[in-house]
Amino acid sequence: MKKSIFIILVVLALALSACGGGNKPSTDLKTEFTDFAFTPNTWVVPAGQEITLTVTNAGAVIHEFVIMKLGATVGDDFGDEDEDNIYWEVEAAAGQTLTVTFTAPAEPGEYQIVCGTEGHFVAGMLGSMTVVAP
Ligand SMILES: [Cu+2]
Repeated sequence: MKKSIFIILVVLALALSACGGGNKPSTDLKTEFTDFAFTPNTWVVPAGQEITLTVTNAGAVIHEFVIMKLGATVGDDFGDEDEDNIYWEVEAAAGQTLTVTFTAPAEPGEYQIVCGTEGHFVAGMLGSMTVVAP
């Protein structure tokens, strides 16, 4: 009985460590756009550092990766009133893969990530980027 619990724990530990994009700060991010989600949809980055982001749009329509400013969150859907609250954004057409860079925010905290294409936020295309002190 004890042995089987140990094996389960080892398998769980391996599964968690294989997940990658998890909880460790990284300057090399990836995400895939689909209709309508980011996979993965959580990232942890070190404050103030240059971040390389590779986005692959595996969906059928254009998608955006929008980092909202700290404390700013989108309401009902992404609209004109949210434009001033954008920290940084990139968009990719269907089938496109892009590698881009941006400077992580200097202030640690949790930043909302949304797709700014109309209706996509409502469809659940959102995530969060946690900025930690380097
Ligand atoms: Cu989208």
